[in-house]
Amino acid sequence: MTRLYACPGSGNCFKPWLALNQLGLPFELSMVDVLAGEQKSDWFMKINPDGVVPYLVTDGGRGLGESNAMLWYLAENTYLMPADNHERASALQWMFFEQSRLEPYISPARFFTTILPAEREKRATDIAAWQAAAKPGLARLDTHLAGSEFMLGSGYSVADIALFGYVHVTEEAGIPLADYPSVSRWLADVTGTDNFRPLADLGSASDRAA
Ligand SMILES: N[C@@H](CCC(=O)N[C@@H](CS)C(=O)NCC(=O)O)C(=O)O
Repeated sequence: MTRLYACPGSGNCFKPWLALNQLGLPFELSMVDVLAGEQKSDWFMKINPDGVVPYLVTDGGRGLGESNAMLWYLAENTYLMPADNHERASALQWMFFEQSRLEPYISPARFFTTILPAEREKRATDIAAWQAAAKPGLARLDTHLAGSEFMLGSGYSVADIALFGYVHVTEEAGIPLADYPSVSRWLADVTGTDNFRPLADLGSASDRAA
């Protein structure tokens, strides 16, 4: 059985978890307590020597790191993977964009603003720098989405899940989404896709019981 190692509240963990849910694939979920440092524990380092979540162990027992690589693996031969060669390359383009232009800034700004607010004041200068660094990427995304319902012209895909992971928690990073109307419209459209589940469900009691 496929097993996803994840922690609650993480945009990166959300991505493979949402794909597994939307595709209706059977999987087991193991929660790792990142705030307590469990991702660096002996037991977990034996599973993922990089010491981070998410981590996916396929039903053949092979491991896979990096949320967007997991998305690619899960989406293969499903409606989430575009059929056209150029569309597939465009999906990758946006997935690299997410990891280089958005996630490295939205994620830490959100972490020290919302997840660990006790550190907010001490990290105020860093938070402001991360917020400023995220804005050109969000503006680029907004321009793109002004002319396209989803990330790719062919419709909802693996690229939307990759981008949604952190973009949908942008306000928790202290960046108002009102400045990005097309991004806001797209976020609502993604939440309306088949079998969508919110981040708050990841690792919840009902999730693990499901
Ligand atoms: N680029 C990786 C990032 C993975 C990552 O940084 N995961 C965080 C949680 S979102 C983590 O495990 N942090 C704990 C640590 O770095 O020790 C991905 O997309 O999967």
